[in-house]
Amino acid sequence: MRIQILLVLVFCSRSFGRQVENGTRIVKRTVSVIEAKCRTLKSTGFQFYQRGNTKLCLYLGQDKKNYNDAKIQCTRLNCRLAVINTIEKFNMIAYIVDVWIGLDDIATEGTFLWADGSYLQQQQINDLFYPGDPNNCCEIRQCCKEDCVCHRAHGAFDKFIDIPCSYEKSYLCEKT
Ligand SMILES: [Ca+2]
Ligand SMILES: [Ca+2]
Repeated sequence: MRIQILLVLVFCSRSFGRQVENGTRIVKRTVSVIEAKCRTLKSTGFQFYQRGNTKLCLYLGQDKKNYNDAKIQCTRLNCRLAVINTIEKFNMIAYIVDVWIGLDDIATEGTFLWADGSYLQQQQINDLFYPGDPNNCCEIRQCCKEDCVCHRAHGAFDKFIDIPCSYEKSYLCEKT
């Protein structure tokens, strides 16, 4: 009889994806595809980040490279420069500063494209950029062609800015 009850419980828990233990329903934690993929890459330096429903699998390249070389290095790692296009994602990487992210206007001045091919939106500029950036200018009165975006600490203003692509920075790759 005990065995029969046990078998019924096991069957129910498998059918509905939950376990019954001491009368308490325990919801099983499902591992998403990106999390599972990221865990397998942990030994190569990737780390899984999650806050609510926002999930990221990131690799922080500590060796400093210009934007193009950073992009190439991410491609070598079978990923791309990170697309940090929401406040939620930004908050998750807020402490990782002085790094390239996947956003530039190299192809057409003033038209920024994320590494996933999407366009930078005005709301993203408002939410994610240092006030006044992207401005294509190094100094207020001197413009020097800034086409690549990095996350840089600006004291209290810890946001994205556009800077010359030739600068050497650490970089953030993203596995999708
Ligand atoms: Ca520019
Ligand atoms: Ca700028």
